Amino acid sequence: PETPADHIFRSKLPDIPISNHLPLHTYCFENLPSLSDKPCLISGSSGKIYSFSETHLIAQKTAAGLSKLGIQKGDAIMILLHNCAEFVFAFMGASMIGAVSTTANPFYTSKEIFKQFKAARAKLIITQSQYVDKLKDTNNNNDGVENFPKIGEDFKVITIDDPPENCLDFSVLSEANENEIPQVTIHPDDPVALPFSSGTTGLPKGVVLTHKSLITSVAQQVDGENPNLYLTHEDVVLCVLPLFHIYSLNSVLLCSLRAGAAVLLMQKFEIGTLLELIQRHKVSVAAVVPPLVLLLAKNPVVAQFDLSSIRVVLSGAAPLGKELEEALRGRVSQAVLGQGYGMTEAGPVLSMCLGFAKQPFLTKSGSCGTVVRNAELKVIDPETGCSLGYNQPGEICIRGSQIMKGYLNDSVATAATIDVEGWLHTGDIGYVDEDDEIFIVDRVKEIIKFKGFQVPPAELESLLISHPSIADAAVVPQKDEVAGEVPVAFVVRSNGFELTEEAVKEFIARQVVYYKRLHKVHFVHAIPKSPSGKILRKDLRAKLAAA
Ligand code: AYL
Repeated sequence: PETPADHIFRSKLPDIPISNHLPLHTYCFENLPSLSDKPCLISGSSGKIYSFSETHLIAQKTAAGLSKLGIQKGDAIMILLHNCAEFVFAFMGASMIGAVSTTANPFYTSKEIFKQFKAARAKLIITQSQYVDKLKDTNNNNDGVENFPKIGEDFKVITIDDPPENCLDFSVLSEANENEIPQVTIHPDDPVALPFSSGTTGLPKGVVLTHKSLITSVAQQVDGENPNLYLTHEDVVLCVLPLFHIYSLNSVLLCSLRAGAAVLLMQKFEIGTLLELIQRHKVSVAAVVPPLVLLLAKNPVVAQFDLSSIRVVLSGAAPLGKELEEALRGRVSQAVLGQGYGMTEAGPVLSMCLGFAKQPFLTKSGSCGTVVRNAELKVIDPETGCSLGYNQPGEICIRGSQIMKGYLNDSVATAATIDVEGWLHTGDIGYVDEDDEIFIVDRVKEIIKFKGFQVPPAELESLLISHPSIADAAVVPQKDEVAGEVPVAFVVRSNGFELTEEAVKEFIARQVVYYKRLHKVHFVHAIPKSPSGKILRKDLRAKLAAA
């Protein structure tokens, strides 16, 4: 029931019927009979290929194995893995028994993993043996901070390589009997994925994505007579971006499974290996982030490889400059270059380049695409909330079945993000031009994006003020040529305390994953705040820009 004055933007593609009453795994493997022997997963490191039927079977076995270990419908498991086939088996297997996967970066510190593990109430963690030490109460530094319970007793740990003491081998899952999957009834509104995101403000929160939300999002991209992102059985889709982030999980893995395209899994990024694999496996679709575009456009080694198989390059997760897009065009002139614009909470895709459609549209460089089909987008004046027309920048809002159900156990944060009319407020500032193309121009939310990764300022601020010599602190983004943005801190020292920039940087570096490290610390006498106590981030950002 929108106000009559609302100006709503829609896709140029017609709405389609979407099978979002199904469970996610049923939807993703719906075309299995016609795909059975086709390659589904290709391991970049070993060259091993899993066909669609093998992938489906191992996922079923994994489902039975999870259930045997006591995982039930509604339970959460944590997938703490780099890209690998086991990631896919675990995620799809969990879906099959109505369990929820919370995915996390294996490079996270013990503390970061524990926070997510605890908030998600995960019962089991799937990882690699080298990360098991992070899941132990060894860093008991008596700081009063709660830590992991005992492995094997209070939660289970499964490793995809040789299991350390008290851990189990992945084969307990992948070699279970697929006929022992419990009968579960899955409702479209049941959760299936629980990525963490800080959204427009505060600390990372669990984003509840349901079977219905993810199916809707995938269908908006790859379903219909004229799909927005046209993928075929012949395509080989590059999966170098981490599957623990929703961009790769959704637009690479789930979309490829649904469309019958092969996924080339790369465990870790290395430019030479990447180029070699693209050439060897004739990658046709590459999902990338702007820093990767920069490498592909500028690194001289690229010229030594044959990239002529690439027909689509999709960039997302952070702004891609026009100049950079043009520079990449010189390297892959045969390919369509375009962007997707997403936000974890939005399911995640809000818009996608229509140049990727089966019957493509002409699109402009610098645009983030057009709003996906079966969804509504509006642009509102951040002050008045009134909806704006073409070419007027404002906050982008999205509505549709793809958006999150809400934040896990946080109705206050949910209500602050999804309004009573069902609009999700992104905190991004952009406009829609006369050809229905979306351009993002700014951000009004706190989040800092380092190479597309989220750096939540509130997280770093709370760590900073826990330091005995720090009285107050604020963290804001600073523009960076390579990473896009880097976090920098403004710190107020407690009276009479000596504290160096190096000490502050080191204090943070010990507690966070590499991309959240502070690049600069400015000591100040006070943090500028509004009368209500909110940090005036704009003022601090302006200070940086002026320096
Ligand atoms: P999160 N241009 C500019 N900013 C972007 C873009 C883009 N193309 N894409 C994402 N962002 C920013 O939750 C924006 O501020 O999800 C947005 O609110 O880690 C924020 O990043 C969300 O960050 C796709 C394509 C998923 C992209 C994504 C993005 C998921 C990032 C699927 O096909």
